[in-house]
Formats: sequence, C-alpha cells, structure tokens
Amino acid sequence: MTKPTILTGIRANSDLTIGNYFGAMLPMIDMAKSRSDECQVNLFIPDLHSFTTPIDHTKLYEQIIHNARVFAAAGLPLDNDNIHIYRQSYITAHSELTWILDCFTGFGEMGRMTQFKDKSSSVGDDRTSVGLFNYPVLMAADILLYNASYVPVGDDQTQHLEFTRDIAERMNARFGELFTVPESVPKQHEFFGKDQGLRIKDLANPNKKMSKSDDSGKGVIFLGDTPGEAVKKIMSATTDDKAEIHFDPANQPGISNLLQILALLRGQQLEETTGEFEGESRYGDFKKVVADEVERFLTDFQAQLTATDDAVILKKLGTSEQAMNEIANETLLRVQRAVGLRPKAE
Ligand code: AQP
Repeated sequence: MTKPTILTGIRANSDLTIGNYFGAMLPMIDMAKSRSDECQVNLFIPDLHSFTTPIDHTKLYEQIIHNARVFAAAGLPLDNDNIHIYRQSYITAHSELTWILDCFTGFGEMGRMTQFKDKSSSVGDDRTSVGLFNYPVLMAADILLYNASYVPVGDDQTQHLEFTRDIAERMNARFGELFTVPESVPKQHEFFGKDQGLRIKDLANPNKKMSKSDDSGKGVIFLGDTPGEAVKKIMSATTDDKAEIHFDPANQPGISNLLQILALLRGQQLEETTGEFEGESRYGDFKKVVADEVERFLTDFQAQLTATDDAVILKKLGTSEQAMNEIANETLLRVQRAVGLRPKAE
C-alpha cells in the first residue's frame, strides 16, 4: 500500500522571520521527523508563488537556496529518503497542470478568495497581478500532482484547501478518478493535532501578524538580522500603559506577544513563561530578558546556518526533484489523457 503524502511549503519572497521559523518551519520539521515512517513528506520551496506580489528578482535565486539552507540549519534530516525538499519551478508539471485547472475554474470562485482581497488591497490595483488572483489554482496543482492527503493549513489558507478539494472533485466527476482529494480542514486539524493557529505579532503593531514582506521591517525580526538589530527591535517593541504584565492578547497585545516569543525561544509552555512574569510592572526589565534570549537564539542559529554545506543541500534538492518529477509527470499525463491532449492509454 502506498504511504499517504503530507505536503507543505514556505514562500521564498524575502528573508524568513521568527514568525515563519517558530510558526511554520520548526513545526514542519518536527512533523516530518515524526511522520516520515508512515508518510511521504514533501517540503517544497514555492518559488513560483514568491512573486505573486512584487519582489526584487535579482535576489530570488539566492533566497531560494538560502531557504533550503535554513531548513537544514533548523534540523531537517537531509539523509531521510521519505522526506523530500524541492523547488517548485524545477518540476514543470506545476505550471502545466495549473493552466489546465485554470480552464475549469470560475472567475467568481477566485474573486471570492479573502487572501486575494486582502493582498490586492495592500499592493493596490496597479500592482495586483493575474498571478495573485490565480495563485490558489497553482496551490491546488502543488497538492494534486503528488496525491497529497495532508496539508497543514492556517486560517488564511483554509479557503484554498477547500478550493483544491472542489476542483479535484469537479475534475474527478467529469473525467473519472484523476486526483486524490485531500482531507477536509477538520481532518487536517485532527491529523496534525496541535494548534496550527500560532501567530507571532509585529513588534511595532502587535495587532497585526509579523510578516516577512512588511515594508518597514521595524517590528519584524528576520533570521538574518544581526543580534544587535534584533535586540533594538525588542527593546522598542510597542507595549501599553497598564504597567502590569498579563497574558491578555485582547487588552495587552504587545506584552502578550513578547511573552509568546519568549516561551518559543526558551522552548517552554506558554503557561510556564507567563507564570514567571505575571503581575510584574517593570516592562524594561522584562524586555531585556526577551532581548537576551533573542540575541542568544540568533547567534546560535546563524552559526548553524554558516555550518551548512551547500554541496549536500544541492544534492538533496536534485535527488528530490528527480523523484518528484516522476510522480508529478505521471499525474499530469493522466490529466492530459483525460482532457484529450494525449492519446488515451492502451
Ligand atoms: N507571524 C507569524 N507567526 C506564525 N506563523 C507565521 N507564518 C507566517 N507568519 C507567521 C507561517 O509561515 C508560513 C509562511 O508561509 P508563506 O511564506 O507561504 O506565507 P505567509 O503566510 O503569507 O507568510 P508571511 O510571513 O506573512 O509572508 P508574506 O509577508 O510574504 O505574505 C505559513 O505557514 C504561515 O502560517
């Protein structure tokens, strides 16, 4: 019996943040390690998704390789044959299947996607591309090409997973069993077990999430920040005038965010960290504790990053991409035959 496939990725549009690291990368690596005996794990670098919003293209290729290094530095076992790490654009079937699925996707269906509405309003009409409008279809192709059943999704991606299930069912109803339909959102939550909703907030504006594409970067800690830069960002983080530390995201979002960050950096349960500082009044002292921990984390992480070996990483990418091309091309051929682009199978 073939093993179920788990699939997940992080865009390479900019340096990663501690939000991406603790909210996505570390959980992905833990999941890959714990599930790789029973599942095939596909971790991919969605390089085609990286420019649905404007980026500096002179930096894209280096950023892609850099993200692969970050996975290695964060502990991804590159010698595990059940874990694949690959660059999306190296498997051309992603683009080809996207076009075919596009022609079975409604304009209105895409226009209802809240991510499109949010992101297009933030970049403005002139810079809103058809790629941004269309990216859920590319995401559906990313999943369906590999018959993936499990895709960890945060709130912002649930609509896209639902669309993937819809288009797979639509194509299957019309052309016969072409695709494995990924599990529903509740089943994904059941499978991945833990809370997928963790969100580190922007330090300057703790009412919004920390994002790698943030224009000012003032409230964002990037993995490539010098420890000194990161310390300054923590020390100038927005808090409140209550002068009492409580974990209360609704009323004290800044302080609560710092407690959350500290717990993640220390690898502690949030309750343990909040218990230690509950009721204290000296925000400056508390920030210094968080800043020291951030400094230590970045110093260690950057040393691990420097120690990664590009030859080993490129070899792993190459091996995974070869294996992924085989699986993806098989699915694509099935679809091409079904829609009449290739002769029917003998
Ligand atoms: N602040 C965050 N806290 C926890 N997790 C986060 N993630 C993003 N921000 C936080 C998780 O990181 C992964 C990144 O996926 P993505 O690059 O495909 O896109 P995203 O969700 O749009 O992430 P960003 O950092 O906000 O990127 P930009 O600014 O480029 O759009 C996801 O698993 C996400 O949940």
